Amino acid sequence: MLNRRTLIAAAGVALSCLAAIPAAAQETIKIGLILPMTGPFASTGRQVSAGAKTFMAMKGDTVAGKKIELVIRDDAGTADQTRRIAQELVVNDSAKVLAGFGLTPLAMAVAPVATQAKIPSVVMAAGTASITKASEYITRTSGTLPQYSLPVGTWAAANKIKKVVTLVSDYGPGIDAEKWFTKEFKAKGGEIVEAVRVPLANPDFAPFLQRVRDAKPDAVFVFLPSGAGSLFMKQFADRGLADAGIKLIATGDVTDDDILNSMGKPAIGTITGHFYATAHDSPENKAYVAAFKKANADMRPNFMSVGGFDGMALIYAALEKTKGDVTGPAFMAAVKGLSWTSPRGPVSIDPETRDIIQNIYIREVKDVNGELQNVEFQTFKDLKDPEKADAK
Ligand code: VNL
Repeated sequence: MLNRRTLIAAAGVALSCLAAIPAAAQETIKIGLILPMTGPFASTGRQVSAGAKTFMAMKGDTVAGKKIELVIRDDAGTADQTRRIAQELVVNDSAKVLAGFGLTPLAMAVAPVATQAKIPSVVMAAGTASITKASEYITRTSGTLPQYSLPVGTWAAANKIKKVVTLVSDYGPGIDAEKWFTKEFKAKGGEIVEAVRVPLANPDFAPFLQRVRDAKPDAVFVFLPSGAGSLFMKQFADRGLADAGIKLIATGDVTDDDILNSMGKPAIGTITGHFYATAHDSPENKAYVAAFKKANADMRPNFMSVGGFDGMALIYAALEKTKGDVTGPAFMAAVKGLSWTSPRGPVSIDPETRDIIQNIYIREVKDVNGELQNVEFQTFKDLKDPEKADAK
């Protein structure tokens, strides 16, 4: 029989249940990870998401008393999809942080959403310098093409290379790479004999490589987005450029560790500049590579995966600093000046630009015990993005 006491008790139980629901829901912070999981840049999506998951496998899924949930969405590498998914994640899924962004146009498409909704957005892959200027809610754990290209110019000028042809993908990061390699190489006495730009979509490098060959440079400096290096390397060999004595120098995007080992002999001797090599010798990287391979036995972690791993490291460190406050202004204030030891080496977030400050390594492709590796031999320490440093 229902008496007054049981009714009150029942109401009490109902109330505490009700109260428990929003409290529990508040404890989960959703991170919307938007990546090209299909299409021509699917390797980037695979690597970034594997790196982010490896971070959570190593460090757990709670920070500052909050549970972290990754929601991975595929934009197939199309900017209008990236923007639509970003809006859906914020409005329908209550995602509090957005992250990923495989290519520059995809990151740029999210900037207005980040600004309007005051949603912290972590660029884990794209590399055009201007991205972090598009919204004060954008920060980055990959790096910038000016950062990787300038040191290759320094190295080339110091190593008996006098004449260079540049060959880059004709969009943001390629234009940045061309500009900063050229600026540095010329300042150190080098000469650019030709600047070649190739289309981003479905490139056939053969006619462009013929132009490079005809210009008879000492070296060709190349930027292509991650994934495009295999076809380039094959055509470089087929067209006889190496036999003609033309040295290949590039950003590390071309000798990306995801595909490097399958490139074979033509890749050996290539000199590149970048922030991460699977072969980087440090305890942090050994632990990272082992944890990554445990979950992805068929993959080698490349620089994209480390952008994903460090994106999560940044999110966790910022939440620790704000004691779990994920609202835009508090989160972004916490991001500025963060520093940690990444698998790539020491990194920090520039408080003025929200871009990453990191070492850039000059590497040579070598056969190490039957596997091709980017072997680091020179370090440019704690580089800021030169594009923004220059603008000041
Ligand atoms: C970008 C830069 C994309 C470097 C990449 O691979 C890369 C970009 C997809 O900013 O679009 O390796």
